[in-house]
Amino acid sequence: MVVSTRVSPVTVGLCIMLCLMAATVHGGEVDGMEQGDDGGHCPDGYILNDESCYRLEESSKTFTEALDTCRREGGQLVTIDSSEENDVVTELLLDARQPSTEWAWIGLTDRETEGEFRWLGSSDPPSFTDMSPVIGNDDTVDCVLITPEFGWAPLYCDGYAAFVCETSVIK
Ligand SMILES: [Ca+2]
Ligand SMILES: [Ca+2]
Repeated sequence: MVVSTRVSPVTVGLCIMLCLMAATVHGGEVDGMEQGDDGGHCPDGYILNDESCYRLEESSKTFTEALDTCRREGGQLVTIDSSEENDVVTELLLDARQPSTEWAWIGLTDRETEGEFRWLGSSDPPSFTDMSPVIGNDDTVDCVLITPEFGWAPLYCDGYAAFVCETSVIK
């Protein structure tokens, strides 16, 4: 899909919603536990990278529903603090190769103060960002999706999308 800079955020947002509605929900395949070098491991269904565990949930939920799901699994919507971690999460979406996983919630919002994006549970500005220069932000779109195609983009928090959970390695 080629998107010129003339495409409005509304058009892109509409496209996202249509794509999500058209997406078929697939059950996630559960991989075996991954062992870390130090003997740490991840919960079932999570992949290990560095000191964290990640899981892409392919079924679509609102931002709040997604966060609740991650918390029930002992984690949080993913926080991305470096380009390396951004690559890990992007690869998860690309590997899934599902229409529903072209976009996924991450734990970033500007719900508190418009234009000031913060990771959930943090009051500090992000140390790393991949916010799309193409997709606009206003006070109707406060929750952030990661997209392999455009980087990060805010959407309506009650929109539906896949999402990525992050948990600590189990020692
Ligand atoms: Ca992280
Ligand atoms: Ca906003």
